[in-house]
Amino acid sequence: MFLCTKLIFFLQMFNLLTMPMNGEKTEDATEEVKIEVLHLPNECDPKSKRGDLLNAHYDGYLANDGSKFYCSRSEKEGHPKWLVLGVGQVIKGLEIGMMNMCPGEKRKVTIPPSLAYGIHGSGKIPPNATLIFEIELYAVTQGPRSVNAFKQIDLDQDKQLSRDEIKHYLMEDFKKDDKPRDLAREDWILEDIFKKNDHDGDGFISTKEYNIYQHDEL
Ligand SMILES: *[C@@H]1O[C@H](CO)[C@@H](O)[C@H](O)[C@H]1NC(C)=O
Ligand SMILES: [Ca+2]
Ligand SMILES: [Ca+2]
Repeated sequence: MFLCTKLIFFLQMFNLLTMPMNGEKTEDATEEVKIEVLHLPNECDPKSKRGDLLNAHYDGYLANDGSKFYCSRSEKEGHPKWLVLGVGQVIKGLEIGMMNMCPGEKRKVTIPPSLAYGIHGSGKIPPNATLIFEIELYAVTQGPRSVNAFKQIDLDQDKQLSRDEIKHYLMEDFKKDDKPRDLAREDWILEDIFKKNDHDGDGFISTKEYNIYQHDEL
């Protein structure tokens, strides 16, 4: 579990994961997400914000008949999900519904179709479906695209990431996992990182290209 989480964390640093629950893009801003707090812990720190890495369980129901279409507890041996908030990893309505949430908090979130799967639906979700999620948030931690993550990779501290720096970071990371190295795979990951992040093609990933959240100063 730990190793698996670590690798996922790394891949998320560079947007390499496919997004499993991408909702439909929509222009309809008239509909809103309804948030009911079911349990609020006495202590609320830190509150979730864009870019944070969250650990949570959530069950999804169709509002019209109450049937359950998704249950994170029945996946991956019941381990809670890790997700980065505000990067399109989950449907828009969930992103909104999980903002400013405390570790230990439970919410019931009602999401209109325009902020879920829209007029077409997807898989088990019928067209124009309003969704209800029951969310239990366990942990709010620093997200992958944080200043600290950037600084950790940027060995010479020139505020840009070179191929060598990322390669070094990748190597260290795989070493910790105690797995045999797979050079071809490492090269492929490195190429993919640059393809997706080095927008101006200068061979470095700048802080801007890395897209640090929260406008933290380096
Ligand atoms: C879904 O909603 C849209 C817009 O309100 C409507 O045009 C469409 O017919 C609906 N689809 C179904 C299957 O109800
Ligand atoms: Ca550097
Ligand atoms: Ca660049």
